[in-house]
Amino acid sequence: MASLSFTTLPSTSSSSKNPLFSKIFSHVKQSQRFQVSCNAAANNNEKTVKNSETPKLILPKTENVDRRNLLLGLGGLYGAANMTSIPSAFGTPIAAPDNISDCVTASSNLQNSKDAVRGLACCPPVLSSDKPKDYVLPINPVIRVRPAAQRASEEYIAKYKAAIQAMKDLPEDHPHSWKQQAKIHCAYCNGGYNQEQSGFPDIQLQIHNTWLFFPFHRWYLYFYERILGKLIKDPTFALPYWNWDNPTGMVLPAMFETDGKRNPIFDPYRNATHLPPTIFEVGYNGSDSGASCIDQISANLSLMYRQMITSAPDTTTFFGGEFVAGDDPLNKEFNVAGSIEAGVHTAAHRWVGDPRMANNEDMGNFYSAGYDPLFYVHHANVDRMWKIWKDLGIKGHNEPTSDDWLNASYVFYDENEELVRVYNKDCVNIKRMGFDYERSEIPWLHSRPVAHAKGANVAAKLTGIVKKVEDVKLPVKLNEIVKVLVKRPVIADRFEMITLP
Ligand SMILES: [Cu+2]
Repeated sequence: MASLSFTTLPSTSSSSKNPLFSKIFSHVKQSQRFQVSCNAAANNNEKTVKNSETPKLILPKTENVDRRNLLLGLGGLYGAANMTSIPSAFGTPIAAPDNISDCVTASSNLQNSKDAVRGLACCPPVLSSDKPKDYVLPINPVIRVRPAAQRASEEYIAKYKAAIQAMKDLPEDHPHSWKQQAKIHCAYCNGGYNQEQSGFPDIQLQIHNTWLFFPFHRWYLYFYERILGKLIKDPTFALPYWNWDNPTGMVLPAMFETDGKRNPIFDPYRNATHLPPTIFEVGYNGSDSGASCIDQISANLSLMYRQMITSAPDTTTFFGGEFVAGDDPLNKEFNVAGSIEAGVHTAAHRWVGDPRMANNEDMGNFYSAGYDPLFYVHHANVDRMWKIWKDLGIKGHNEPTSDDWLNASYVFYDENEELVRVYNKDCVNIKRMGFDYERSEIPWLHSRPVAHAKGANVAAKLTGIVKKVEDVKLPVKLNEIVKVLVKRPVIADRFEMITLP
């Protein structure tokens, strides 16, 4: 069995002498401290690794894919666009209903609802008829530091597993139970709620493919983490994050694999061909790239750079399209995902989801994703991307500032089983919320794809005998140098905003 090992080397290491390193990081600045090795590349029996002389740039597939197919099951939603939607000029922030008892069985975003093994009854338990209270952030909270999953200690992993087990041990109808927590995602993403709170009871609420994506998931994880901490009586407990943007984290974190014992964070509904040492594909679109370990890492880093920098220069490209009360998620006009949501976020969902399942359960579908503990760990890194994007300090890297975004709100049960309403404006500062991320190197910052300068037309610069491809007579005698101009394949240079048809 091939093994895949990653090594962190000091900046003074002899990386240039190591052919593997120089292959991976030929495009990376010498000053970069972080490096990896793909031992698996030496093993010819390893299916996912092929011999390769030069790293190839793997095309960013996800970005050219029809959004309907990104998460299996989306197609059903968009079959009949509802053209009765109200223009967003009304400008009222989206708000989840006060009356959670108005929640209905999930009906959207599923092609194979009859085979939905996790069930579509996603509404939360109603504990009282009281309206949700506006949530007040704790003052001077203890900072919970979310560790990178691949570096988590044995002690931490045991604690995390104990917390998930405690969640699974709760009665199913308890708002903190594993199932109820999973159902939150289903209710908010598969048509459980409507916009009655904002005056549009006939229009669904949806938090994907809009600027609500980042803040909704930040709040979702916030309470999930606090609930886990409370269950194990550890007020400092923090979720791990799946560090897929760093080569050391580009495989499914080992703690999630089956260990022969009862592992509460193992999920049987995962793609069995994507377990370690298979490298995660940031551009995964449903079929494996077949790239070598080295090439895949290189492609992943370039894509991360693209999704975080090149394709996300401003608020809309990063956060996604505006979505306010009256906007109908069934209307393609209001479905514009930001670069990370449409890119690595969706790729990881699809890469982990089980292709044997009718709806790619668990991770490959909105309605079931929350049943896999990996969902929250994946989303912790998605959330970390928000923080990194902001912290880069690049002009244009700002959260939305309009009232429609700041005052958009959702309803959750907090760790004390209180129904609370939370607002986007209160989730902008994570330190204020009481959590942070353990630092991890960000090698993609040095992985800017090399672009050809305009005017650097090879044909114009080449001298000597250059033939057009149609003028070349095969077979060519190899007693002279033959230069041939070939047509360059079309490569999208920038991330295209993906809109639903
Ligand atoms: Cu997600």
